[in-house]
Amino acid sequence: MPGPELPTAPDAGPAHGACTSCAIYNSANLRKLGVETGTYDYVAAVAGNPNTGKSTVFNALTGLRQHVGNWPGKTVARAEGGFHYHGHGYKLVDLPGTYSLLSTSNDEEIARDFLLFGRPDVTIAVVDATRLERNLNLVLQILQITDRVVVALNLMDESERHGITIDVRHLARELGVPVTPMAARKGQGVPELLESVEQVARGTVATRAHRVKHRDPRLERAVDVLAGQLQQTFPGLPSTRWVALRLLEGDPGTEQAVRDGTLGDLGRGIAGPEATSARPTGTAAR
Ligand SMILES: Nc1nc2c(ncn2[C@@H]2O[C@H](COP(=O)(O)OP(=O)(O)OP(=O)(O)O)[C@@H](O)[C@H]2O)c(=O)[nH]1
Ligand SMILES: [Mg+2]
Repeated sequence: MPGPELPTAPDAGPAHGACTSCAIYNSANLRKLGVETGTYDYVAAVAGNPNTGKSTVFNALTGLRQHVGNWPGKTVARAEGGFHYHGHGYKLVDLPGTYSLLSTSNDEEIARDFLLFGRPDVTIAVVDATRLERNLNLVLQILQITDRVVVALNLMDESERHGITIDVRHLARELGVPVTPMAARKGQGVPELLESVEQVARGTVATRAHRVKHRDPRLERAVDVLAGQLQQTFPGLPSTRWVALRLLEGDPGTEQAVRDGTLGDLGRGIAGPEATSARPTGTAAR
């Protein structure tokens, strides 16, 4: 690993909203996840279901400025690279393809931990426009963790070929984040994606992530109560409602993180040494 360079953003950035154009990424946690932020201004992640064109989008943005390694302690490949846009440097990390963030596999754990612990300034959620319904499942989970999201509606050429019409503006309104139609293999939509990435990273566009409401009011109440208790016990903990849901589901990794206190490190921006294995919550591997 190259020697540590001083990042231009603080280790634990200000809370989202305090300074809209400031980076929020957590370089200390990212380093533990094996990602050096160097002199980049912002950190961006590429997430999405398998085979949706994530790497194609990643390549279109980074070109040759990339390298491939493994996630620490895992045999899962990781591509990271960088690009500059309007005078700012962006570190880009290609996350493993997943259908959910429920940590039932190495890939899901890596993606989830990166979003929760690394706190990227923007997450590009790549979706397959020909399989929108299935793909939105992951997008809704990402939106529960962060509202700094741009949806890259990829494979638009394929969806057009199949006669599928998508009301992109309506979708963006419903999701509460920008949606950019793309055909990444042909380079279509890349300039628009860059623009949206910049706007979300710098906070110049207001995002209001769609948060899934659960039909059963008893569940909503339980989530509210538990989220309040989590906030009290672990001040500054982000995504408390998401964590509360995981606890109600009986997710062993999250339970362990509460028991051993590593969950609190999220709020302080210093994930424990377990994070070096990209498994800060101690969940069993697949
Ligand atoms: N027609 C069409 N094909 C695309 C587009 N984007 C990517 N592809 C193709 O889709 C296939 C998968 O692309 P990848 O970029 O490898 O997808 P990925 O999401 O990184 O896949 P995994 O890493 O395996 O999850 C490749 O054959 C790409 O050339 C697009 O916009 N249109
Ligand atoms: Mg890929």
